[in-house]
Amino acid sequence: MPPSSLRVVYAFAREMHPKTTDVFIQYGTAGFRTKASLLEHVVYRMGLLAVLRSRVKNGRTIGIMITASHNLEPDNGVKLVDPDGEMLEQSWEEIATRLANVSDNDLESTTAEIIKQVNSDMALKASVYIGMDTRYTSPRLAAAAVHGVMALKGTPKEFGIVTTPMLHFCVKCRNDNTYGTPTEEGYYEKIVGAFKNISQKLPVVGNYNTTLYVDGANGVGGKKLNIIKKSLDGELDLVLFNLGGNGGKLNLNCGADFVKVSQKPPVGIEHVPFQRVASLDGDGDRLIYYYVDDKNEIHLLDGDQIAILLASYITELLKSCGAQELRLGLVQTAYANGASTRYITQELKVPVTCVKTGVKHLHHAALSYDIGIYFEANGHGTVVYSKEAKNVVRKIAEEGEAEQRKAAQLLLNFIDVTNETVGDAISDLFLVESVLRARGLDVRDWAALYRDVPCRQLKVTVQDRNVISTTDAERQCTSPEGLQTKINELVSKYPSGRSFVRASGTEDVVRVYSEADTQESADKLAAEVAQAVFDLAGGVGDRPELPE
Ligand code: 16G
Ligand code: MG
Repeated sequence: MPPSSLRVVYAFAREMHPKTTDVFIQYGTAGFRTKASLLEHVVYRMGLLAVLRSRVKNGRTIGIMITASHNLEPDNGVKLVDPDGEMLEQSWEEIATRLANVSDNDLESTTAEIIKQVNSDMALKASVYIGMDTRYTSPRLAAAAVHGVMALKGTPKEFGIVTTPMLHFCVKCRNDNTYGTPTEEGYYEKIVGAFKNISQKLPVVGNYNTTLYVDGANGVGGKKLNIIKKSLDGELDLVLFNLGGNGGKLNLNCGADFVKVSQKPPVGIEHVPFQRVASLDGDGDRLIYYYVDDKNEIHLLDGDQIAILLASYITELLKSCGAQELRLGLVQTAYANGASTRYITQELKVPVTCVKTGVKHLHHAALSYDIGIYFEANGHGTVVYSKEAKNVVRKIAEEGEAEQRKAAQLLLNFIDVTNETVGDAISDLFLVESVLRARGLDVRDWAALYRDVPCRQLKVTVQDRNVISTTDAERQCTSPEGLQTKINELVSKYPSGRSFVRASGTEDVVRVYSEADTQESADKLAAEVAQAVFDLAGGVGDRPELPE
């Protein structure tokens, strides 16, 4: 493509997706995310960037997902998906930020500079898959992405409304056809098909009950489960609520993030005590289970508990297969409840790595194990299996002793239920249900595996959240001066106390996390640390208070 044809980059921008704001925007942990009204030019430019990225990757397909996940309806966002279905390579985040912020007048020349910088061969074909969540602002933004792709002569393919993990899956399949078929149907075929295979091998035993209630957060995940529901042949009876419609608003008082952070059940259903409920987030990449007891108290089974359930079952299958030489490990963040880390290392004897918040960090660390399980406490996570691990299990499934073969075949189905590209609420839900069914567990049996230490999360608004720097996977804070010393002093007053602070990557706030032996102490410790952040890191607005 000769440089003169970059003129169209400017033409599209000026005529259709002009930059109408000077607010600086940054590619953060989950792409660009802000008020939908500030995003159109950004998404158009990400269409341009996706084409350059595809060419740098020799014409392999790149994904663009329009979503703001668990944020409320007025927000939206955009993120790029790399060829293997993983998050955009970190070194490109800066390039994305630069392209998003230049003026329309400088767009053409900046695009030319970036083409040179990344060495993108404009003669190559380029392919971009585009998906969006259910927000009413999403179609318009998806159209802007399509224009960006067209402006640089790439080939866009629109998937319409899909969950974020479905788009990741399709991108991966398009670039590696051994993984599956790159369509929504291909996703159902592989993931739901494998779940049905598992179910047929495992009779319902013990306390397991095939009825599962699901809070769809009024987003895309619930809608897709409504499609899947009909094909489950009674292996799982899904009772779905918060499916959108009936005035229910996206993520408002419902969904995985609401349940996790507020530690309250979602609206939208009368809770029957001890019913097993799963809560998805708005774009279907997070999953939290919970139940309400007979005193109307909620019991959460979050990403930590999901990770433990999966780790213990995979460990058992590996043992039955005789494949214990495969190294299984778990990846968590500082938000993992201390009790979960103790249970994993001491009871399950599985090694744990702690990394910084953000899927890309967890995913990356998980790849260093033969079988790596990663979960954030907020319910985002999955399992990744190395080629070697898959080969070993396949071989046992064909050549092992009868009992070993049986376990290996179950494990192969389990691998197929997994969306290895990224955390996926739907895939994770089927993984969890498989384990509960295999073990004959009810939600209470699962919750009884270990007890969480009480914890609390708070946020503090400060002038500039970048004054907070951290080290040791965000568990220690290195600036502003004196803050860590103060935190240590506060923590030392509480039995089993632990607390850390970090700047949010998605909101203009500093997050505070605390744990202690009682809920009251955890709440108090969080409030005290929040005060310290307010005082030492330039708090603005009201002083932080305890949540009700
Ligand atoms: C994003 C991240 C998630 C992380 C969260 C933290 C991805 C795809 N998502 O949603 O992993 O837990 O940000 O948000 O990386 P925070 O920085 O605002 O606490
Ligand atoms: Mg999400």
